[in-house]
Amino acid sequence: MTTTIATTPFQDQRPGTSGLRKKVPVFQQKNYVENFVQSIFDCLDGHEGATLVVGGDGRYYNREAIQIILKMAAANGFGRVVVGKGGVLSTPAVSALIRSLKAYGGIVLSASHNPGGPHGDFGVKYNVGNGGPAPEKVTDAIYARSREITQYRIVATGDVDLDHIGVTRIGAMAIEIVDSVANYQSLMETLVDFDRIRAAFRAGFTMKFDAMSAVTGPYAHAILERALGAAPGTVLNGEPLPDFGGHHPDPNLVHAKHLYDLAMSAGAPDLCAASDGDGDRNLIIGRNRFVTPSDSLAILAANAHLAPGYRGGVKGVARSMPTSGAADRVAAKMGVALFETPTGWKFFGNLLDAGLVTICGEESAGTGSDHVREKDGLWAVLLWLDILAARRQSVDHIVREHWATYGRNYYSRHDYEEVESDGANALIKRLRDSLPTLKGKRFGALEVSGADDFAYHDPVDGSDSGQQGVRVMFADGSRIVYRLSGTGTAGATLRVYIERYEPDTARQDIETQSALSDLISLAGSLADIAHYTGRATPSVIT
Ligand code: VG1
Ligand code: CO
Repeated sequence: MTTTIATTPFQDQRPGTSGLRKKVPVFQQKNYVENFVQSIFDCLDGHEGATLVVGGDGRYYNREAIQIILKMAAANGFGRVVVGKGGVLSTPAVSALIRSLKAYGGIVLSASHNPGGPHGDFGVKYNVGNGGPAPEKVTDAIYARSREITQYRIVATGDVDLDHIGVTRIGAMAIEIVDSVANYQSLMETLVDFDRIRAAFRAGFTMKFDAMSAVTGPYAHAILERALGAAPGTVLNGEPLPDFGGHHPDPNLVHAKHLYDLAMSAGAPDLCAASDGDGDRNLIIGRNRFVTPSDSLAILAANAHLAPGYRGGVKGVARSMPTSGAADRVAAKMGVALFETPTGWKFFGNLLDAGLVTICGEESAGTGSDHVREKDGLWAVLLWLDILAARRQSVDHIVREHWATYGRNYYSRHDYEEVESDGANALIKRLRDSLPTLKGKRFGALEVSGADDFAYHDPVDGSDSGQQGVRVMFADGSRIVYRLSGTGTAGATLRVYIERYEPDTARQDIETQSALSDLISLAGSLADIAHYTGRATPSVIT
């Protein structure tokens, strides 16, 4: 029986870079999930009888949120909800399911790489019918609605069994519990050459894939070990845990340091890889060679044609603004367009839908293609595997050859996490105010050739997004970018992105932080980071 329940709005339900993310206790407040979900549904049109896909990364509160969503979807007229078994679906698997079922949309429950557990983070994100995160005009409308909502609709009924594959109902609405992996796996089989990768494993290729006790465990077991024949034990931490074993499921050099150490050790596997909480990020480290995400994007774009799914070539490449320019050089050489978008996958959707780009990526360990509308961690690993199998060369060889051909973009991101919001905002404001005076200034050998606050004009729908990050560009092609994170749940996180281009092959194997040292110290003084954040050093360097 559908009931309408009176509620009062929360003022803090503004979706960030990737959905609404808050601490679990915030989501546990009475009506908090209900208000946000009703705000989503209130912004939809023509969803009566339609299909919704729902799944999450299995973190703490996943099941509770799904029960609420199911009962509310029934009360709001959906005809069918498709849910991953146990409520678990990786973010790219949700995207794939929405697309293959031609569903109306989907809801992803995740706070990605942020820690989980009762005091960790939780998140809710709405995806539209193309399988990708709702664009800004939709998230803005949801936020506006959340600030004036007065009631929500829900069916008063018992909890739904999420753990058995099959169909149940709430009133007229069907609930289909599906295998979390099958649809995603069959999509992967169309993109990379499973036989070739299988042959490589048979011939002795070795790898470790760390699922970080997060969502990709079941996917990696099924695809890498069972379908592709990688040795049992290839997948580490393959069981999804509600608190990710107490770790940050963030596949970077800090939180996956053990994997880096393994890759640098004697007897390292040929490939070490990992993905994040919700399975959309990836980490790639070859024996003795860490691949920065920006380089990985460029290398995948340059080699994608080797894999069956991309045999026809790459139509165009897109990267987020702070991502290094390595992919630009590949696009230029291939004679295809390169698009520079604001941070966040939602900006790639239109370009992919319009057929303008095939491969997209971000410096934050996200790469993807037009097969879904999210970044896709395991896909990136599989494409790397297929390229390695096709080229029969090591990761290190492929990376060095890439640099020799295109030059190397030295790149690093420095994060100042959970600093005080007021200071962080003041830092950005002062930088913005100083923009007009920066051009032409010299700092040692570095001359500022331009400075702005990045603004994006979407070439497909004509929408504009301003204030997407302060860029300071130098005459030699180097760059410093400053922006505040839109995914954090406590205080503010300042991200500083530093890049320098090196065409000289003899100077392409310098340790990254040393190669960037002049720019790093300039980044600090230009923005007076220590003063505004109270921090002498970044908390995370990637
Ligand atoms: C971060 C990354 C961004 C990514 C976003 C979501 O956003 O910088 O590139 O798209 O996380 O990724 P921000 O606003 O904190 O810089 V995930 O894997 O957290 O869904
Ligand atoms: Co993620």
